[in-house]
Amino acid sequence: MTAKTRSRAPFAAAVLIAVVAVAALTAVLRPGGADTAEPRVSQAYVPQPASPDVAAAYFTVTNTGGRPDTLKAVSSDVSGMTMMHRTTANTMEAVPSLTVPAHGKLVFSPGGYHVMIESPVRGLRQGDRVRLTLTFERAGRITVDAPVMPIGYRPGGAATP
Ligand SMILES: [Cu+2]
Repeated sequence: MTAKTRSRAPFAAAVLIAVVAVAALTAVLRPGGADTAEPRVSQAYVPQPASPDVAAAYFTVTNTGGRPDTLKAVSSDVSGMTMMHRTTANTMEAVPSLTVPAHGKLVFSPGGYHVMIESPVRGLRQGDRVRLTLTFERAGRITVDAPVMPIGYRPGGAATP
């Protein structure tokens, strides 16, 4: 019993050293390997639509990690036709994907990028919520509930949720 206990101690120490060594090696071999930060989606909202035919959604994606990610698609629970758009001088166009830079942000805001929600299945009024699912190349799917806000609402402005 005593002999066994004594013989196990060096073994346990060796295992511990091996584990620490592997962890250290992994960190060295994969720069940013310990970086498991996922993009964070905040300030999501849907201005109350003026027409029942179309709505827009806005949000901010923050990437605290050291590697960029790519937003590949956005879907919603109120329409099968939900797309990422870019507002240009006099029209708008679909965008297939958008990069969220390392230690950076991707902002959807009026006049810039927006999520276009065609023919929502229900009327959207203040107090409603629209569930948005963002699909990232690396982080996978992130779901966020976007409240319906008054027309003209801006995050951080006077009219807060
Ligand atoms: Cu649009």
